[in-house]
Amino acid sequence: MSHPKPSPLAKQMKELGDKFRSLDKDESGYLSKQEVQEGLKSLGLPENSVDDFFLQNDRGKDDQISYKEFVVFMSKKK
Ligand SMILES: [Ca+2]
Repeated sequence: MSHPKPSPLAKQMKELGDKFRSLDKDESGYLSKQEVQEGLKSLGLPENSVDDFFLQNDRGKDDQISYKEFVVFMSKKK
């Protein structure tokens, strides 16, 4: 089976990866509160929701958002 275009899921995953990398300014592989704050702004969400964001999405409670946590957040969004 050949797909001339990437599947919608593959495309979505690539966009998520691109988005994550664009937010991860220092390329640490994690999003700090400051990086998330910038990201919320670019998503059109209120910047003051950054604390809520960490409460809901920082599952490791390490004050960093991993790519996995980011993907979970984006897939819940919509
Ligand atoms: Ca980072």
